Amino acid sequence: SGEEAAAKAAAHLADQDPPTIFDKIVAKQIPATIIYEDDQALAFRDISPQAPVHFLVIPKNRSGLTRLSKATEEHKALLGHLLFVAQKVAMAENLGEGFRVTINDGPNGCQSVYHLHLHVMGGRQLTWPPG
Ligand code: IU
Repeated sequence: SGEEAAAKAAAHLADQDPPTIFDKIVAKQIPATIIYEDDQALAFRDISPQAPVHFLVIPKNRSGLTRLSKATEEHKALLGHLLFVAQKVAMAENLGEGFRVTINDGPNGCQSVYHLHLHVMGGRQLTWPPG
């Protein structure tokens, strides 16, 4: 029935995390320099680059992945795909000499946007350890 469908939709919505700025980038409601896109993933340039090349790889559908530590067994294929896309785009960005992939998780990890994202940085000699 319509009532059942509405209840189901409401329950589904209640289980969702609030939309993030990255959902708006996926929906192309706010501009971003998108450099790669497929059915599951999007890569775009970081608005505040920390290296000559700095882009983010995100799942189009967070499906509960506000942060890496929320990952469950069901996310394994998606996580693998995001990592694969990270290197593929890194190569397309001429980062053959090396680059870094970072995922900030939670307050101690300095995460600021709660929509899982991989940072890919390169184009200069990076240092270790990070701050
Ligand atoms: P963090 O790992 O959650 O701290 O990284 C968020 C990144 O998203 C950070 O590097 C921002 O510069 C970047 N970013 C962006 O590229 N575009 C935006 O509209 C917003 C943040 I808000």
